[in-house]
Amino acid sequence: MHKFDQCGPATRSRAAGAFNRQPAKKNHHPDFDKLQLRGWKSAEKEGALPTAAWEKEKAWALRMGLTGSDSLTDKSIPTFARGELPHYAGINTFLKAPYIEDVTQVGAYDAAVIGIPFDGGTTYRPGTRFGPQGVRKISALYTPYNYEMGVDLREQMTLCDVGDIFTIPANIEKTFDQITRAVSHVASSGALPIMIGGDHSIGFPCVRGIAECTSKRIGIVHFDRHIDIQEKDLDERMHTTPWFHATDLVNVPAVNLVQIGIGGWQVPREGVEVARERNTNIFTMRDVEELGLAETAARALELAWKDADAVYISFDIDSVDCGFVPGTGWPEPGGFLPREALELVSLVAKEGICGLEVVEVSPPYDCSDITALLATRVIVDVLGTLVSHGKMGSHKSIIDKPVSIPAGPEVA
Ligand SMILES: [Mn+2]
Repeated sequence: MHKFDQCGPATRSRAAGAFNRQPAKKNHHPDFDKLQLRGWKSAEKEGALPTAAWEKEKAWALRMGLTGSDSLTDKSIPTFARGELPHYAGINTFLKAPYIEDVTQVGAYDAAVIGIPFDGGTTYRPGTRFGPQGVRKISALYTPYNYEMGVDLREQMTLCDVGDIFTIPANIEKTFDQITRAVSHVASSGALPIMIGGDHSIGFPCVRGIAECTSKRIGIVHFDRHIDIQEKDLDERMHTTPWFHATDLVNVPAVNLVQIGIGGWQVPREGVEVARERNTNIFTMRDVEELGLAETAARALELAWKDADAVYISFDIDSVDCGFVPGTGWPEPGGFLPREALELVSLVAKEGICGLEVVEVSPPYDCSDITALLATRVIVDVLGTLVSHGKMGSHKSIIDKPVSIPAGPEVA
């Protein structure tokens, strides 16, 4: 109970001074119970996390990188940097996850990061072909542990980086085929596909890749300032068109497409017409403000999951206010604060997902890697949410038509 309540209402009314009022006792921490704070609960939760994978990584680092110099007192430090430490060193995969050269082995992991370096669908500022490398580079800042969630990705799941898809810069349709093939391979393996774009044109072939592996119905939650659902732009399927083509797929109905954050002066009327005809679900920033984050997420989940068996998350980094994400192709003021976006994407991911894409990070326009850092954060927050809600691996049950892609012949 708060101290004021014990003193009676007079102490905080305008008439308070008229009474022979007892001065409130000034405690430094009035009724303060730190055990009730999330901050303290998180500290307690950390104590229950295992450390086995970290111990294993340190032993592996000494085996791979040789024991360190005699003058070092910390005997876990190798001569050659291996694994997570130090953060400024090493060959950057996403979150220093193991690089899987042999993609036939991807199914050994719970989730796989796939880079999609392609900006041929961009209609203004290019540069997202450098998105995967930009995100990987700044992801080196992060440990696999999150204090508030009380999760340690290294201990509680397995993550790999399969590197990049071989895109074809001058041909968007061939690139789409390559992307669908790659994503269907990863999804069929049982690993959760996590795509780093690339411009938003990749949304269609990514969803097609997952949809191909299942007879089940897929919903999409799409975070963006842009509606991205017109049929063509500049006479081609561009980054303004992914949801027209994705919702043409038989098991990806438009009524399960939920678009959050749409608004401003960059929404083409051609796209709005399609959204209206196909009956998609659109939340503007004002809707989000009025409903609040929890209610927005609850409604989005209800719509995306209605008669669906899985949900895919498409996160366009430009859904965040352009003040926070200078490194993107079509910046727009008035979007999410980073804290809102992270909270909302986690609330949506807690029911489980069949894939995640984070698109439109353009490192050549970025400042201090902040756009790439936010993209990294969206990915690790979604992974952390899946782990903490026991949903990592939940997507596997929908894969009932796995594809098989032939490898080249044996090399002597
Ligand atoms: Mn956008």
